[in-house]
Amino acid sequence: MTLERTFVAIKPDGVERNLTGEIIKRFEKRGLKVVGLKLMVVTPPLAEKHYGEHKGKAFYDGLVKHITSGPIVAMVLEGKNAIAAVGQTVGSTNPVDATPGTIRADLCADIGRNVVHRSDSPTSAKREIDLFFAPEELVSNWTKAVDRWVFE
Ligand code: 3AN
Repeated sequence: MTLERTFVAIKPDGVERNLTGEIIKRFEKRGLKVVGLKLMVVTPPLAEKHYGEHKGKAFYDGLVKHITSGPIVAMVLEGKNAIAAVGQTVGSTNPVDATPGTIRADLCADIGRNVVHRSDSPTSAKREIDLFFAPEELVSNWTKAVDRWVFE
């Protein structure tokens, strides 16, 4: 089975609103495996690297200001088709367009406070995992007993 890894960050609004457990629970219950997890503060240089593709857009300054405004919870999730599964569980960028049942539809209401970031492609997943985690911070070659009940 080919496993994918993807990056998720619970942004400062999610951490401040005590949604950390609720958000991790949704990924865990789906069967995705948490292989990296930490509470951290994003520095302005890291934020600028992370959001480089949005530089020049009207919302860029607010984005960098917000992600650096308090602690985030960064994580790496692993599973079959993890990037698509996480994207579906997170929901559309604008919470008012997100499908009920997704994190963004259920837990937030404004695009500038959409509680989580997630990688949107294999290329950005690799880039973002490398940006936020050192290799030794990730647990590799870990088979959970439940894995075979989640993925065929
Ligand atoms: P996603 O987080 O769904 O991958 P991106 O990467 O396109 O979305 O955008 C990064 C972040 O920028 C979003 N999570 C959102 O907070 C913010 N953002 C994106 N588009 C807008 C917009 N039109 N107005 C305000 N903020 C935006």
